[in-house]
Amino acid sequence: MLKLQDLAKNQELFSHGHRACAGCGEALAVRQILLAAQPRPVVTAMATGCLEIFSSIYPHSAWQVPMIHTAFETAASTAAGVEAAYRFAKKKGLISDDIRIIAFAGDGGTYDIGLQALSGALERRHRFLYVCTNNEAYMNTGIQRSSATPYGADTTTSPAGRVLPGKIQHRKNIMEIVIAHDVAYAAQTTVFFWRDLATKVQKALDAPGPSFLNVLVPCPLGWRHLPSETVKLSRLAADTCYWPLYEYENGRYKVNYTPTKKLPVEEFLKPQGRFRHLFSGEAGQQVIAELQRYVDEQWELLLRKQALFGEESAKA
Ligand SMILES: Cc1ncc(C[n+]2csc(CCOP(=O)(O)OP(=O)(O)O)c2C)c(N)n1
Ligand code: SF4
Repeated sequence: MLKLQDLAKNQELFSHGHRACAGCGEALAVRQILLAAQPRPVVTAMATGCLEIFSSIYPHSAWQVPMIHTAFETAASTAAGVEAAYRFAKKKGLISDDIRIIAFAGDGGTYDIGLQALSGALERRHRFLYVCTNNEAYMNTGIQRSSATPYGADTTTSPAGRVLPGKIQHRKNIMEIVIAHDVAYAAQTTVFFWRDLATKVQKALDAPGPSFLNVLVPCPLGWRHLPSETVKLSRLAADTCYWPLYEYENGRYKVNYTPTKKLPVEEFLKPQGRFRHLFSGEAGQQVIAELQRYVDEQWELLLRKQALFGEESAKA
């Protein structure tokens, strides 16, 4: 089992001095990922988004590993190109190191505009890890809704008011889209659960083919919560089953965390300004009830998938 003291001995490959907002879950995730990746040497590609803007303002860089900044929609195709070149160089004996390739993109760059590049790279079976740093909106350009934004959230393009109760669609199930590509490994996690996250990074990097991590990263600016509550919200997301921690490996589903007491989704919503409008009136209560119904349904569905296609079912 991974120990914090072992991770702490590793080099900080995502260094201090970047310009993320205080309490940014995205910065936390990338730091944890690069700590967990060691000792494997990594090459990274990163789409435009908050991460790129706060970590690589010319002439500065927080990246202590090779990093390629790529267009908003092309994190996966850039990483795929690097992987193809690496495979060729290795075959020709030009490189002997056992390098891993990681692509980073936000939910806008993953669920929406980069989906085609992601699908192509997964289908061609490039061996790389794709990480979606998921803060559930286009934060870098001013909090527009994405297809990862949850039902009822107030964003600048799904503004809560007399006309709308916030976003009127549920989020897209990107995990199932990725899994449908028959990937080597796919998992969902979030920054509070550092051991879960780090273990998944290592599994994903050592998987024999394409792998995917969907990491929930609370964003104080867009979620409108206190910077000091980022980690607490990350935990509440899992404790309410709003964000189940699970993995898909060799065709099997495994739930990695079952809360001892499943909390109502309200506990996750309450500290966030993007859901504040839901707590003043009957209409808001209905939105919360619908979100709760969706969370419960998705959780039950996941448990059924685990029962049908999990380790237990394999033993039967
Ligand atoms: C093709 C293209 N369309 C739009 C933009 C403008 N743009 C830059 S960052 C961004 C939003 C990024 O959102 P996300 O990927 O979710 O990352 P976040 O900033 O939330 O981490 C957009 C729309 C762009 N750079 N390229
Ligand atoms: S807007 Fe959100 S994701 Fe972007 S740097 Fe600030 S906290 Fe991080």
